[in-house]
Amino acid sequence: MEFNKEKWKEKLEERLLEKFSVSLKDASPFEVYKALGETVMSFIAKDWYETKQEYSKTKQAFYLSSEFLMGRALGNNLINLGIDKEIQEFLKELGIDYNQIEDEEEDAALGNGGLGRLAACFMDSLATLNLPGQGYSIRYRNGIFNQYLRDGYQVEKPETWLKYEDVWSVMRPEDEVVVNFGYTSVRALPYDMPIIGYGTKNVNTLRLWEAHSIVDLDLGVFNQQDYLHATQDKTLAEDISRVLYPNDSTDEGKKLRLRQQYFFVSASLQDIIKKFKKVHGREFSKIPEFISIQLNDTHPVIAIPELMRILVDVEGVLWEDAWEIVKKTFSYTNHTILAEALEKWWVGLYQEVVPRIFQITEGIHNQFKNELANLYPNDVNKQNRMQIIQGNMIHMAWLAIYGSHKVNGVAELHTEILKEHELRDWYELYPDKFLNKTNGITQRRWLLKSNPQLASYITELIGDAWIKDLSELKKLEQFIDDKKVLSKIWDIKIEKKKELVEYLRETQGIDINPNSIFDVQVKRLHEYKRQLLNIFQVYDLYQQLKQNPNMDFVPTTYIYGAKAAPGYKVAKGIIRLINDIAQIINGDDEIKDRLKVVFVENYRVTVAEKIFPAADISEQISTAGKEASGTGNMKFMLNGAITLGTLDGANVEIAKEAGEENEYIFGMRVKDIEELRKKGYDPRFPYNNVTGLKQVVDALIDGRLSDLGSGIYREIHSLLMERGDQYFVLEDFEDYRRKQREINRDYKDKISWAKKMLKNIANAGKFSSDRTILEYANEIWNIKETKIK
Ligand code: HBZ
Repeated sequence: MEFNKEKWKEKLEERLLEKFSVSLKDASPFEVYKALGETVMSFIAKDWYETKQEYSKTKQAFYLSSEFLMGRALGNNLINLGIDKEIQEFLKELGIDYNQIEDEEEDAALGNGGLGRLAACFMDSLATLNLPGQGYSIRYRNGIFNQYLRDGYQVEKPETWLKYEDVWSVMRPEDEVVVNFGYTSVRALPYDMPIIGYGTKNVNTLRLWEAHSIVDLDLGVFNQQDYLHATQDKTLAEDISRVLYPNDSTDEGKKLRLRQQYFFVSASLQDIIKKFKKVHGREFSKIPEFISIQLNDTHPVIAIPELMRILVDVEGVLWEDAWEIVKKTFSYTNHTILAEALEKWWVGLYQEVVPRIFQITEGIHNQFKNELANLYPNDVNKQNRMQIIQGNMIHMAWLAIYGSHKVNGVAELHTEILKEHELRDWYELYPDKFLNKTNGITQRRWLLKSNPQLASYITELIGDAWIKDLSELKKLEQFIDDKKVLSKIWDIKIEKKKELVEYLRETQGIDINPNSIFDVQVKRLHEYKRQLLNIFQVYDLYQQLKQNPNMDFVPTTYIYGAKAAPGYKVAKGIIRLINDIAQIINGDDEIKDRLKVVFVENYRVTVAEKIFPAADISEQISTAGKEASGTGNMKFMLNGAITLGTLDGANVEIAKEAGEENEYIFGMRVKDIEELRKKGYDPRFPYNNVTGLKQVVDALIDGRLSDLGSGIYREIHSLLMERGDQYFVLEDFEDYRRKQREINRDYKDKISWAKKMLKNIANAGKFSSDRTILEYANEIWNIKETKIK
């Protein structure tokens, strides 16, 4: 976008005056933020409209996801419009600090973690690549909770991003639809967010539905002075889009959750079909030619029976014809193999919430049951295993696979495990449905925006084509022996570390040595992600340093950031444990300058943007086979952090791209785990035989550490020692510690360390979400670049 200073100034002043009746020189940061946002919205309005017009003529992909973890929009939008530097300069001339303006924006935190952030990166890539793709979800009034620490324990407080409204959303009352539940109906009111592509005029759309009552107040009841009952209907309806479920693993099977899912899925499909009919009339057989719908995990899978309902009940299409359309339209992405996360609905609940959808689901189930009987007449077990409705539970993943033409995992290893184990029966039945789509991240947010220093240096070296084609980074390899380049990327890392140090001093009052190694694990808290392994190593290291004060050791700062699901007791206990150990170590004057432990409160997208660029070590230490992909691992790599990881998820591909010698790979492989399980794993073996391990594990229960009486440390101890250490924390401890020591030695050689950094950056090209999205576009959705003029 052309930047015309006079025009911007004029617009901004106009907005401030009209909206807040304030002049530019007297406006508060909040007022400037709002006016700036609205000015951006007014400048893109025409392109946004034209993009919609163009897309309506061609095949479009719709990304149905219960979560979009967008973070802030202002900075990203300015960057993608190519006017960020100009705006910063222009504000500076007016005596306004851009950073202060940016900090007025709340994160749009409508997601839990990787799955939601992936959806957000995909939006950026679709728009940048001029691809006709739109997101659909729920406009949760409260996103993922804000996390606070009290006595080292997590406390949750509601997140309220809409408190002062959102400048990036446009309400579209003309597109409102009604969603019918068994007992009631609600209004679905859409709000659109523009998704501004980088270096293109195209502006894509993320449509979020808000729930409202059909009758805002029941006047009859109200007049009878019964105010509470009069508002009950309204509350019940609005509850649907009130809050994001903060659970990212265990399937809860809650009624409100099902209502949320059906609400946004039904609204989205009604919207899609309405627009289809405007262009193509009643030629429903053409739906797969013009519409492709991606189901982001099982959360939107109720879309399959819902499209059947719309076609059969509403439009009068024959069941058999409708089923053909459905199968060609949907595709499904699996993000986990954890059994406890696979969604199942209790028939009784499903029937109560969506009775007609239950009948249709039963119809699909019966149809498939007959197919199975014909396919495997001699294998009743297999028939039973694959049923969509088993006993009184509806198996959403099975419904998804049966109703889709493509099913994908999110990293090579993950897809292989799905095919060989979890979904083996299905892969045998439908080999052509299965494919891999290794995740990716957008380099616009995760390098260009979050690390402008490294971004401009890369551009200085190889030009700026990498911003749209990340494989260009490979050209950096020519500098692998260039001392000047190596020392510059080292210096940039130090600069980013200093920025993070400053942020943590301001927000948490912690003092960190920027010359220490920053060893970082940021992600949701989960047993399988093994933050416990990490903190055990730190505690062991602390004992070593105490016993051996002259130990040759480069000062290290261990940084953690993680939210735990509010009901996940063990995860919360691990947060307390990290903070407990942090307090002991950071308070020990003998150790002070050598070892530090920091738990970053309320880890979220905006904080992540400060952390990834400052990391030296990327901790990716899940039990092999458990992490579907990981995407944080890619953000670290792109910013020159070295992976300390197991061969799990996309770590495997990261090590392959950068060379295993440029990462620190440790621990059991998937096959080792299979073998050890078969043989019988006894955690008492490493406990008794690995030096120092007993000391660490016992600290949980011998009084050296304190859970303040909650009993959770004893629970964790028992999970390890009496209940089999499911995630092989003790088994992998020794190898992990060995790698930690290796890192500490290697870090001293600045040049060879910087070479590793450069190798990682240069080989991060594969992990752009642009690459991922192009694969989805070409191999699943069959959509084409559609650029507006
Ligand atoms: O999806 C994550 C995987 O754990 C991670 O390995 C992968 O990289 C990422 C993107 O593919 N899964 C999640 O983040 N899952 C959730 O957040 C989730 C949210 C609600 C649920 C279940 C899972 O009900």
